[in-house]
Amino acid sequence: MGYDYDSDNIFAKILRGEIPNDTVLETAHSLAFNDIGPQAPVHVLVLPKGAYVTWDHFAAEASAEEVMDFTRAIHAVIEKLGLDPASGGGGYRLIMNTGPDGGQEVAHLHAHILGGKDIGKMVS
Ligand code: D5M
Repeated sequence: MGYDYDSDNIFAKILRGEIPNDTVLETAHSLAFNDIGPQAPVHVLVLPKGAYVTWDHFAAEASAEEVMDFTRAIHAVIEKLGLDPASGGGGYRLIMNTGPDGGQEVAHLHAHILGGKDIGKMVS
């Protein structure tokens, strides 16, 4: 068990520049890009550049600088896209699918930001 990072995952390839992406925002330790199969009018993925499989891996082992950068990168995307209710936006949903039961397909930590319409109570 434990956190076993596979550097062949598709987001690792994006971070190495081997596969293109539609970048929304980049910081020192994080990258945000549009999801290839959007489930809402806004569907952005935010990932730390470090080799972390899941949120738990990141929360346990990332540096304070990485944690702050990732947190602020998510917030910066939300502000950039005008989703923050405190700034007049309509709101959004923030999701981190984790492991098989959580429906995680890509084994590099990423947060989904979904919005741009009323997306209801749950995502199937
Ligand atoms: O979500 C994995 C997400 O990653 C899913 O919504 C599709 C998206 N995806 C897969 N490949 C790409 C590329 N190449 N660009 C952009 N988005 C991509 P999960 O939470 O792991 O189920």
